[in-house]
Amino acid sequence: MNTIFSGIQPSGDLTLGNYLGALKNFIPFQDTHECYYCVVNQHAITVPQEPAQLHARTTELAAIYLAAGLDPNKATLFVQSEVPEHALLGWVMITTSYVGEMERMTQYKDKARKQGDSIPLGLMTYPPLMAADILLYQADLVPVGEDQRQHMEITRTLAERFNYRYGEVFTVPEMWAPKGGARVMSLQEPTKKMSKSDDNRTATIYLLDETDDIVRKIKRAQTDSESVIRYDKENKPGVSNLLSIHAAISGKSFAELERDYDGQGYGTLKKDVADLVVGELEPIRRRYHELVGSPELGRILDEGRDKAHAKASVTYRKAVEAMGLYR
Ligand code: AQP
Repeated sequence: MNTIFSGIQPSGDLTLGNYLGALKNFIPFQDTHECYYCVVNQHAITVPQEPAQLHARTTELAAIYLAAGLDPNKATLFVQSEVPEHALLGWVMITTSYVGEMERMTQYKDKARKQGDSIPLGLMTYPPLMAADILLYQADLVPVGEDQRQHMEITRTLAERFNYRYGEVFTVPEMWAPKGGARVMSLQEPTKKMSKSDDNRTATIYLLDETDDIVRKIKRAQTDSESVIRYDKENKPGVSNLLSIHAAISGKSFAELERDYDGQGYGTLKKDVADLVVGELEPIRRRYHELVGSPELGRILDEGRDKAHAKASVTYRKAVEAMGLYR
């Protein structure tokens, strides 16, 4: 059985982008692959976090994974900081990386720009930690959103570099991205990705938003003055974003949607997209409220930690032995 690893940061309230680009796609793999899904809280601290909030968001995110359909009898769900090999192999991967290749990472450049003069070094060493996360489980496939493509390429480079220097220790993983990309953009600035850390809450649909909020935000989504429903990311980013949300939920192609909406106004498209999003998120929100704070959640995370640690410790030992670090 091939192995899957993926993670989400508890760095804010989860968005429709995190769901359509990542979480929704994690679920079907649990029937066909050995899956490890992680709350990557050590990635979240690459920018300052308030401890009580980080603590709460970590279990909330675990509850969201389960509410979205993750079955703990099929997949392993755990918290990154509870399996120490992530930080340990992270250091090994840092020593395998070059400063130049880290400085070229788009996410680093974007996030560093927002930090003024005091750029946390963790922002630059985020990709080697992500490589360690994936390589510890010898993952063959990593389901992530399109925005993570550069980080997946550097993960493959680091795995190949390590294997070349020290022998075949790591599986070199492939990225898996949803068909059509499913890159969800901000509803207010549709050339920018929808993000947990965006301060503009009207621009973002959160997984736990109430129905009225979802409808209101989609109604106010930025479009254009052409009044033609056509997928054209360059010239019609707002309408294209709505079509891509529609496609990711309805499963329809852009060509089909353009035919369906021929001659119709943006109001109709917005109403249909809002109905689809509400229909998708409402059951998740209901299950989330049943799960969060339940003792069952704690038990699932304890078991997940032990299962993840069993696998990660074997790989870590292999890596440090190969490097001459193990006495
Ligand atoms: N807008 C998006 N569209 C599609 N996929 C997305 N992902 C994130 N935003 C979108 C995917 O969600 C997964 C988890 O992301 P993450 O928590 O590791 O952090 P991120 O990519 O940096 O997500 P955010 O929401 O933008 O978080 P902040 O604001 O904290 O940086 C990944 O698979 C990602 O591709």
